[in-house]
Amino acid sequence: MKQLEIIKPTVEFRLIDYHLTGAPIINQTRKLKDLSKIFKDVKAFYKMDSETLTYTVQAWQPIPEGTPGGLFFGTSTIMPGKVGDEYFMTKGHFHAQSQSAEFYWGVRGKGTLILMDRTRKTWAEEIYPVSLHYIGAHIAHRLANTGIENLIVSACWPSDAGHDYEEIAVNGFSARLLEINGNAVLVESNDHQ
Ligand code: PAN
Ligand code: ZN
Repeated sequence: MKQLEIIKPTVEFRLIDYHLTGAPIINQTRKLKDLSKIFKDVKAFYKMDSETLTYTVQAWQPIPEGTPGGLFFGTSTIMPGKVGDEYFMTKGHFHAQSQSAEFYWGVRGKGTLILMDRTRKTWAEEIYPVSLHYIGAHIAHRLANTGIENLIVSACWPSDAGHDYEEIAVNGFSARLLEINGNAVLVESNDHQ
C-alpha cells in the first residue's frame, strides 16, 4: 500500500489567545485617530486620546486579493469602550463586489453586528460565543463591542469581495448603537446625511 503524505497546516487559529499564527498573516490596527467622523459625539471623540487602540484585524489571505472563487479568513478584536454613549465599533463597509456574502461568528465577548441594506434599512444581531451570522449580498456590516472585555469575531469572505468604505464614510448607517440606561439600544439616526 503506497502511503501518501499528511502535512501540517501552515496556519493555526490558537485557542488560547485567538491569534492567527503562521505565514503569511496580515495584521491591521485601528486607533481612534483612524476613525474620525464615524462616531456621533464629536466633542467626546476629540477629548479622548487619539492613540487609543479601538480594534485589530488579523487575516489569512492564502491567495491574492481579487482572485475569483477563493476565500479569506480573518479575526477581528474590538476593544471595550465608548465615545460618548456610542460603543467602540468598526468602520463598517459594503463589499466592493456588492453581491459577495460573508460569514461572521462570535468567538469571545459580547457585541452587536449592525447590518444595513441598500435601501438604508438597518437592523442588528446579538453576537456572543458560538453565534453564527450570515451577511447576505448587498448588506453593509459593522461590529460593536457592548461588553466589558474584548469582542472577538471570526469571519470568512470571498477573496474577490473587496471593501467599499466610501459609502459608509459618507452616509453612515441609518442607526447607531448607543448605551441607554445600561443597555445596548439601536437608535435610528441619519445624522450623516
Ligand atoms: C471583516 C472586517 C473587519 C474590520 O474582516 O473587515 O471586521 O471592519 P472594517 O473592515 O469595516 O474596518 C470583514 O467584514 N471583511 O470583509
Ligand atoms: Zn466584510
